[in-house]
Amino acid sequence: MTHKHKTQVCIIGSGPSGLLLAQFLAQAGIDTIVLDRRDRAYIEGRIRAGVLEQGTVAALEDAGVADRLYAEGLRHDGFDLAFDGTRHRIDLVGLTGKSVMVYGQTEVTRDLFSAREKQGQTFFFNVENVVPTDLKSDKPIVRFRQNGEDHTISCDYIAGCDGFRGVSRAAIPSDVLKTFERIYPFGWLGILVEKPPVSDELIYANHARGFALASMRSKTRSRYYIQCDVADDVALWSDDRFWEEFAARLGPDTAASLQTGTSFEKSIAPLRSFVAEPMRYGNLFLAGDAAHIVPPTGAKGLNLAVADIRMLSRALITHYNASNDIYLDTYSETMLKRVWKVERFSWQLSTLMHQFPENSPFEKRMQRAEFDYITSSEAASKVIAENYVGLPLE
Ligand code: FAS
Ligand code: PHB
Repeated sequence: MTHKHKTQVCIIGSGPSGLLLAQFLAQAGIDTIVLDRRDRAYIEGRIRAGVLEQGTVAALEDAGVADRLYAEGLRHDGFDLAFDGTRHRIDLVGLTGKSVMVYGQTEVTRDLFSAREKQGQTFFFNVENVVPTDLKSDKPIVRFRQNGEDHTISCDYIAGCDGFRGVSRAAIPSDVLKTFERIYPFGWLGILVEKPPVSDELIYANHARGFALASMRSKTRSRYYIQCDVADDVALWSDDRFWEEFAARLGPDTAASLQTGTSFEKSIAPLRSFVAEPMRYGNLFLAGDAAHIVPPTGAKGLNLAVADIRMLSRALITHYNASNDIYLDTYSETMLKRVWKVERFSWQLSTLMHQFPENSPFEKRMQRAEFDYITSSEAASKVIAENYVGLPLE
């Protein structure tokens, strides 16, 4: 027996992209069904992004899920770039008039999940064998299994919000899909520790031993990263070894304020730049990590996903509520213009701030020259600042 369902938009994936899309569509009275291969507890438990652009904050406010963000988030008016211990503050507000908000993706996801209970939307968790089909028809179908039973969803549109390793992108025929990728020769080893942050603002540090990032989740909880070998084993990184390496890369002046302690989360994430074109095939639309990945250096992954959802929700709402497909028809082209600009910034900042094994002494001098140029030129600092706070939506 196959359970048959019908909806207007089937959303595959309930990470930030899928949850925010479901929220915007519910507000507009558009029916959705959301599928995820995991459950809420697993999804909320993933430690990921930490910095929200003002555009993301505005989107979450429009979605009606920003109360806790405003109550608990930390507004940051700048951040530091450091090179071998020398620090230079990028004055975001002074250079752009904008700030960013430090508020973990875990919290954003929690806020979105809480909102969905009020919206009474249909969610299927722990699903398997999700297959989007009939993408070119006006009634695409999503098949899946749950608890050993077969289900089909007939819908008008499918939103592929299922992340980098999802099934949506793979449903686009290989003679149509073009992908672009840059895999970085290192990873990020990240920890969470219940200790006050070493600095009030974030510090991105390039040191001869490697990159380090001092971030936070609150005034009592720090989120720290160090560049590590992509094949590194997190089990070989004791807290003591991490603290010694992190302090060395921050430099003695900054490390003097470092409060160390026992980490309660420790993991290694690989870094890649990735773009899939097009972001639409028939009535399948890709959004978020399903369509693109950026190295976390620029704090763009979550923010770019939100920008996709802003545009995709506007497109679907205009279709249903104004019988106008202008934004559906231009979604892929419009978003890819933004995606590539964000990819450029994330790649450029990663190239500036990390030690690349293949870099010759010349490239190392180029990194230092770029840092010296940024610290001595308001124009160069402004380029960093306007990308970090988020480029305007088209
Ligand atoms: P997500 O990957 O968050 O969500 C996709 C969802 O789809 C998941 O819940 C998954 O279970 C589900 N799914 C997958 N396949 C499915 C299938 N076949 N059927 C049903 N459901 C399926 N960004 C930053 O800005 N800063 C950071 O520091 C940062 N750190 C990161 C660290 C890691 C380890 C990773 C992987 C990403 C990081 N990111 C960071 C980027 C991250 O925040 C993403 O941009 C963000 O999660 C994108 O959200 P979604 O597009 O919803 O994708
Ligand atoms: C984080 O706090 O997890 C974070 C902040 C800024 C980044 C990347 C990660 O660029």
